[in-house]
Amino acid sequence: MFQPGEDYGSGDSFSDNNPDHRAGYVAIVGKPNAGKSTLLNAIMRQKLSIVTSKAQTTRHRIIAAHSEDDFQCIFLDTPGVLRPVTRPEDRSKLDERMMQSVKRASKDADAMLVIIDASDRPAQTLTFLASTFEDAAVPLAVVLNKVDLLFGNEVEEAAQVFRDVPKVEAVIPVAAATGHNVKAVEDWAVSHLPLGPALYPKDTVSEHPERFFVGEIIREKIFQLYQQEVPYCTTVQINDFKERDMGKDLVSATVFVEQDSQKGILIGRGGAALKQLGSAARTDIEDFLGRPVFLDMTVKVKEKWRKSNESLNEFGY
Ligand SMILES: Nc1nc2c(ncn2[C@@H]2O[C@H](COP(=O)(O)OP(=O)(O)OP(=O)(O)O)[C@@H](O)[C@H]2O)c(=O)[nH]1
Ligand SMILES: [Mg+2]
Repeated sequence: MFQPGEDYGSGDSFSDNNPDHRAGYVAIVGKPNAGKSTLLNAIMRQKLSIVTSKAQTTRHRIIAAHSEDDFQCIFLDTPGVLRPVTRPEDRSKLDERMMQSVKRASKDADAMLVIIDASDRPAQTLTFLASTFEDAAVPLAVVLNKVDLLFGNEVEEAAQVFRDVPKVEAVIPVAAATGHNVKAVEDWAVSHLPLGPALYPKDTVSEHPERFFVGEIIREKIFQLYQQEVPYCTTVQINDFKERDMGKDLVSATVFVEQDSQKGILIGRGGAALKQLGSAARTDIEDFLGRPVFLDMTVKVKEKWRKSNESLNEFGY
């Protein structure tokens, strides 16, 4: 993992002298739960973006650089596109910020991948994403995901719906969860990058620091272990992240919820639920970091944090 710092601009790892080198940004957008983060992880061949069966798992724009000798493709995974609302009060400030991050990613990108859940009704999905297609100002491919759930000529029928959309350059059927045809997506993306030197050192995987991913892993476990509104009212702050030469690394995290009742659910009877959460999170954090950690977690209430600009800033949204 790479944190921006003194390594920036340090010479040959940028492969400046290859005139055929390509580098740029590719935004991954689509409805919630379409499989955007699963696709990113499949391309990166490592788990960077959290994945759950619940919609609206991803809340930030996740940056991941996929580099080979002759290209650097920087993917931007984004939160799911939400249905437009007529009254702004129908959307939380957190939702607004998530939608801003989708817009920013689309604006910054050299090409765009629109991920569609092939098992979702194609005509309705097309209507839902109408403005995503209309507003696209860069080359765009539709990635028809979850084709493993379709039968017979259903894939071809769904593909045809999107092939007819103006601005759609290609429709690529994939199953991101199994890796099926993911290479075709990668090839399309790389072929649409502008010529130019790498934008990050070639060994950089992401701009986010390790502690960001650690917070995301805890959030993923909360999405997996708790039901209904609880995951959506939760955010995670990493207070301390210390590498220690002697003994395990220390990760100290606070889980914020909006109400006392949610705090009770997170902790559970006699602390059992929090213990289960801690143990599931620690296992994945250790896998991610490749070293043992001591995870210290506390739960606090921050009323209406999703509606407060100040709290959203504090929590990094
Ligand atoms: N059957 C099947 N399921 C998949 C496939 N790709 C993703 N999924 C599942 O779809 C669900 C959503 O995946 P995510 O990658 O979290 O989707 P997302 O688009 O990032 O969702 P948000 O971040 O909530 O917008 C998870 O349960 C995945 O395991 C696939 O190719 N086939
Ligand atoms: Mg996601």
